[in-house]
Amino acid sequence: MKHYLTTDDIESVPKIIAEAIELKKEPYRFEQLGKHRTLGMLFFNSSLRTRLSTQKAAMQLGMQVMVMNFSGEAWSLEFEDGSVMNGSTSEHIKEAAAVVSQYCDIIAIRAFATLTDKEKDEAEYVLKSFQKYASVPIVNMESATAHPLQALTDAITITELKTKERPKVVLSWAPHPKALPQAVANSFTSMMQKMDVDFVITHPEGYELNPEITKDVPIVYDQNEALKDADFVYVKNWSSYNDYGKILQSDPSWKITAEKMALTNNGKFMHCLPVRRNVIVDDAVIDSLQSTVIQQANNRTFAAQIVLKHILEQLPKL
Ligand code: SN0
Repeated sequence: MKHYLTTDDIESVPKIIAEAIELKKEPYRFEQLGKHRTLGMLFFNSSLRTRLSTQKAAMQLGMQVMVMNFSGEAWSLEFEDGSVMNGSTSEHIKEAAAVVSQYCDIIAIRAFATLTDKEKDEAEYVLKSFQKYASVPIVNMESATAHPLQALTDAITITELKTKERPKVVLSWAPHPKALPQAVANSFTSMMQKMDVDFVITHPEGYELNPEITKDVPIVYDQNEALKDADFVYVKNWSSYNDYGKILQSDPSWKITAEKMALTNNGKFMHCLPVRRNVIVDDAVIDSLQSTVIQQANNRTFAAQIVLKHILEQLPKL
């Protein structure tokens, strides 16, 4: 693996899941692999799981880690080619990415969607600019349109917990007070299409994700209908893709309740976190044994570790 920008950078999904599950049994097995290698983690947005699990993954591989918050701490970056920089931006991505590459063997980046400029978000201008001007591999820690480390985590968790060959997995929209990106839902959808699962998406009309991502995945507008016999219920809010970044409605009846979980096949409740309790999901569900959220959070480490391992193995020898 050269970079990890989307789930398409995974050569074989079943193979990488099996490797991650093996790694979980023996997390320090490849402690020598990352010796004298540095991971630089650059954050343009908040984080808890991503920051700690990716750092932990790198440490378990024997790497050194440097973390930098760009919002507020770094020079504000210019991304426009040929720009006359007499405004608010202080440093061009051309130098910034090249400079960070002098200190780091791998650069991981978190840069959420603007949700105001669809064209820029779809072009992944932050992630792609780093890729263009850095001389080292790039790992996506949630970009404008994708969160592939979360999707790999979720694939690992479903594999660990499934009780049948081809489980039914439902991605359900849920209400939220803020406009959130589509990134988590996008990558989860792409990942489910690479797995042997019966996958259905449910959301209110108007919340269709990018059709280039959902392809021929069935979309059911009746949430109760979609939840019937589900083995896994993956819940996430996202803002409208078509009416880009807008909250069209936040009908509280889409919240996941114990009554709704009763429609499933003793299904598991999944969420990437952070979650708004009693808006997205009732306490009774997230606090129940059906909730997998902590197991998912734990698997973030092994998803990141297997990705970093694959990238480290491709680096030129020291
Ligand atoms: C982010 C998102 O993409 O939806 C990160 C999820 C891993 N979530 C949020 O920004 C939630 C913020 C909030 O206030 O609930």
